[in-house]
Amino acid sequence: MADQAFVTLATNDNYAKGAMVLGKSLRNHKTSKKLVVLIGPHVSEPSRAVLGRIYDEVRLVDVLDSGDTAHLAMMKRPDLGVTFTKLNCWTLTHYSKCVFMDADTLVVSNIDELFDREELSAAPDPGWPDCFNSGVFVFRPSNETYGKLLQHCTEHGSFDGGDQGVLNSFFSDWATADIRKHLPFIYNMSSIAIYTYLPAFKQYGANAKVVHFLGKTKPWSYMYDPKLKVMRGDVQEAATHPGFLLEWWTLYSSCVVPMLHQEYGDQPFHSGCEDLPPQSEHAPPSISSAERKQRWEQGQADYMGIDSFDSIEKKLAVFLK
Ligand SMILES: *[C@@H]1O[C@H](CO)[C@@H](O)[C@H](O)[C@H]1NC(C)=O
Ligand SMILES: *[C@@H]1O[C@H](CO)[C@@H](O)[C@H](O)[C@H]1NC(C)=O
Ligand SMILES: [Mn+2]
Repeated sequence: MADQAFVTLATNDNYAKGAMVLGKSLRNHKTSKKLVVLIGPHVSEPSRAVLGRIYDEVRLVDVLDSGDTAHLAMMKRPDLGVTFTKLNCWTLTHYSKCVFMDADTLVVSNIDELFDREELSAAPDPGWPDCFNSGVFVFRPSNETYGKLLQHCTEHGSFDGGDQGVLNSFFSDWATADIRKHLPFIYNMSSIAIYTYLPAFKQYGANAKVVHFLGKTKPWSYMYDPKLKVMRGDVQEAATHPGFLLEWWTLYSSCVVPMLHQEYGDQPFHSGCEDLPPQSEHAPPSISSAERKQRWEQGQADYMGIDSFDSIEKKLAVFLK
């Protein structure tokens, strides 16, 4: 389907890494759609080159430079800079239908069936389920809709300061008009769900199609040792989604980093992949076993460290002998 596309947005080199992994994950799951990435002016040349190898189209969106209605809107609402950049996806009128995905998502199965849905389809936001979350949504590019969205923005602003507020007040009948526009949670399985509703995760978790890395620590904020295949960083946060984070890093280190090396050449860059000193030298301060039990019961198992499967297996072996 040449006139349908997945679209994402990268405003800097970090989000560009996310976009590279997302693009690779869509290709690995054999999407038949085109891939488009919108980039802001701060994305470096080597990152643009790598994006160009993964995506069919890399489109620079510089709202400040555009001199059109978007620029005028931006002059009135400078606070909504990134929002205006994202709304630009409605100008991709050489496609008849698109699915927008945040750069901090990872596809774990083919999701081309999303194109059977209509504008505006999205998943509920767990924080306020009568609002949709703007991390994954189906839309129809249209100059007319784009113009109306810009006008809406300038007149009403955004109730949350970002694109989610604008889109929810613009597509305000989403919650009630048509249940087919409600995407199931498997298109936005946040790893946090594993702990907040464990029985549901056991029942439905294996059907996950898209994982959304929420929260302030993004996959690219960690460090990774490709030889040992382990991650380092804020272990407490990492423990909330160990398996999917490792999947992100495996894809990034095996497919994306080699391309980044080629494009950066001799210039140094931060890949996040390093041969790290053995874990023992960096072991987190040990905690008492009562404290450990309490954390475990609160769902904060240290899967990367003391509660890793290896440790559990060793412990079992000791008991069994
Ligand atoms: C996905 O779910 C998380 C919380 O579980 C939520 O914060 C996020 O906004 C949702 N995103 C989408 C695309 O539905
Ligand atoms: C939308 O506007 C752009 C830029 O003005 C133009 O190139 C494009 O052909 C328009 N698309 C449609 C479907 O009118
Ligand atoms: Mn996100």
